[in-house]
This record gives sequence, structure tokens and C-alpha cells, in this order.
Amino acid sequence: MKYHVLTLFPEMIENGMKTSITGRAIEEGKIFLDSVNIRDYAFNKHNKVDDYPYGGGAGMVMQAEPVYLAYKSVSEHMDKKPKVIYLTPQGSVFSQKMAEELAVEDELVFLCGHYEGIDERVIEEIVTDNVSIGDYVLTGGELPAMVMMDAISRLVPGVLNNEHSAEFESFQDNLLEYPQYSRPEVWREKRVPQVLMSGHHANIERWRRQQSILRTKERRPELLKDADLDDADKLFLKSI
Ligand code: 9WO
Repeated sequence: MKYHVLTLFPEMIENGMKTSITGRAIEEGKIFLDSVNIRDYAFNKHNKVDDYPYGGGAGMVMQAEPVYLAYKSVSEHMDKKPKVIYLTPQGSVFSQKMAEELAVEDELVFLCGHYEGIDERVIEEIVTDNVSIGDYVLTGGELPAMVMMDAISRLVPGVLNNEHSAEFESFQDNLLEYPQYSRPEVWREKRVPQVLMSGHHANIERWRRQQSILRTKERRPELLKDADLDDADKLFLKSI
């Protein structure tokens, strides 16, 4: 997977992505990160990339041409037109399903706006997908782009050391994850649930499944209508 990020703050993207699991994946060549500074494509001698909004109003708008040239600099090396994702509160809300769909692409382009946004004409020209990560307003699209790249990267083969760990997780079967415990066995008088110390794998599996169902009912009941439940699961759900 290769990510191209068009941004006025490439160092923010690089510093965020070089940490932890995504950082290792970049080092190991499992994912590639190309952060493109839109300012490098400024078309005036002052390197200015924003201007006042037509019609008046607060703040500044990123001009179309530097964004377009930055986009062209990456798309000219590609055989087909890439997906270009604009991070905006006006987009479709990002989900695990969307991450799965995007993880199969060879290359993705993220367009990060700042200030009061980007001239609509270049958005119409290059953007294929408007995506929001949730209903709040930020100062720019960089953090949402990193959120998306993090969620997508862990679905790319070889990025997680455990080949199966991407499957066994929250949203598998549309249920929340069961609680986890590690050493010590007693911490501040709180014991690890006895079943986990029993070595009885069938009981452990059943307990974890029931914890997932219980948590989903308590914390995200709206997920249950789409959950993959078998007869035993349904019986348990009725009992709680
Ligand atoms: C600010 C503003 C002020 C006055 C009039 C119009 C205005 N529009 C904006 C605005 O939308 N600014 C955005 C800031 C421009 C694109 C980058 N910005 C952004 C992205 N804020 N929040 C996001 C975002 C992206 C994805 N998911 C959640 C939030």
C-alpha cells in the first residue's frame, strides 16, 4: 500500500506515521508514505497558497492551483486515476467496512485542507471520496488522514505480526471486544476472572463470547441488530 498525502504540514504526517506499528510497517516496506508539501507547488514568489474568500467572510481559502499541481505530481506516475480522499466534516462517516474496502487499493491519495477550506473547483476536479471521521470540526484534515491510514494499514497483509489478530477484534461479528487481563493475578485486591486461570479453553471461549455480548448490549446496543449471533448467543442475550 502506498499513501500520498497532499498537505501544508507534511512533517505532522511523517512524525505521526513513523511511530509504533505504522512506523515499523514503513521501515519493513509493507506500506509506503509519500507526504507532498502543497507549498512546494505555490505559483508565486512568496510561496503563498491561500487567499481571501470571494464573497467575503472569515479567514483564508487554499487556492486551487497549488493543490492541483501537487495532485498532478503524484497522479502522473500512475497508470489509472487513484482514489482521492478529501477529509471533511461533510463526508461519509469512516467505518471499518470502508477501511476494508480501501485496504485493497495499491495507492491512495489523501487531500488535507486547512484554514477555511479549499477552493471548491479543485475539489470537484480531483476528489473521488469525501470522508469524515466523526461529527466534530478540527483545524485541518491531517489527523483524520492519519486515523484512516492507521485503520487501513493494520489490514494490509504483514503489517501486524500476528497474521490473525486483525480478524479477532472489535467489530468482528459486529460485537465489541471482550476484556483483557495480564499479570499480576491480583492487582490492588482485584483478581483476574477465575475462568481465565482455569486452562479450560471451551469455558474461556464461552466466557469471552458472553462478555462481548454483554458489553455490546450495555455500551453499543445499536450494534446488536447487525450482530452475527448463533442460538447459544441469543439464549445468553435473553438471559441478561
Ligand atoms: C471553516 C470555516 C470558517 C468559516 C466559514 C466556513 C468554514 N469552513 C471551515 C472548514 O470547513 N474548515 C475545514 C477545516 C477545511 C478542511 C479541513 N478542516 C477540517 C477537516 N476540519 N475538520 C475536519 C474533519 C475532517 C474529517 N473528519 C472530521 C473533521
